[in-house]
Amino acid sequence: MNWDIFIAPYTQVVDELKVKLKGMRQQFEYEREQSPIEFVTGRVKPKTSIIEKTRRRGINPEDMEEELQDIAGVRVVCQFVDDIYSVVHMLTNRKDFDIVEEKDYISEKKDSGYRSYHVIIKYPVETIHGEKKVLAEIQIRTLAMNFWATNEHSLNYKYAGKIPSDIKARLKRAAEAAFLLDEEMSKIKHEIQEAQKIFNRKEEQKRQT
Ligand code: 0O2
Repeated sequence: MNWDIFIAPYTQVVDELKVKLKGMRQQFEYEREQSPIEFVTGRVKPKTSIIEKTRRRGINPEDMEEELQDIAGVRVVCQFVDDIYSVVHMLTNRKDFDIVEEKDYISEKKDSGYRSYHVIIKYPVETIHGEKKVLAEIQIRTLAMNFWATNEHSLNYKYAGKIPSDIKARLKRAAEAAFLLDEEMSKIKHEIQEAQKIFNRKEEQKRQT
């Protein structure tokens, strides 16, 4: 298999989705509306991780495209928990891709303590040989969930997936603390957004003078 040829459509999906999702954020800004999207990142899963996941899951290399849903991955980070559901709603209304599956790891967190909302899509990419539909995973999470997941991911890497039990327990407590932070911030969402609007207006005035 020529790896560059295999991976090219996934790179294109990630690039296109980043442009589209960042575009949504920009539109909120132009319309002076509070954006539910704080920032967007994306990556194509590295070759070594694809091979490792395929082996770990006992997937036939020919079934890789159907079985691995996250070769193309985009992450949408939000300020507040209800912003996540606004983003999901906007995604489900789009006509440029199909939703294949939704995984709500917020109402049902993973054993590790992981929280996030995953939307698996089938995205049509135009290639030089015509249209190709590829799977992609959009992870939507708050800043607090992202902080936790990034740290846990680093520890998983350090301990090759075998995090010592005392650290695991601490991570679970940290996940609950992050969720409590999200809940508390949600309660004062309007106060925060009003403050941010005042700040943005002042910044705009400064730019215009
Ligand atoms: P990376 O390095 O982010 O690409 P599986 O990985 O087999 O357990 P599955 O069925 O492929 O899971 O899908 P799932 O559960 O939706 O997870 C896919 C991705 O979600 C993961 O990809 C992570 O990015 C993220 N994720 C899921 N569970 C956890 C968790 O407990 N901690 C953290 N930090 N991230 C998680 P990869 O391939 O594991 O990793």
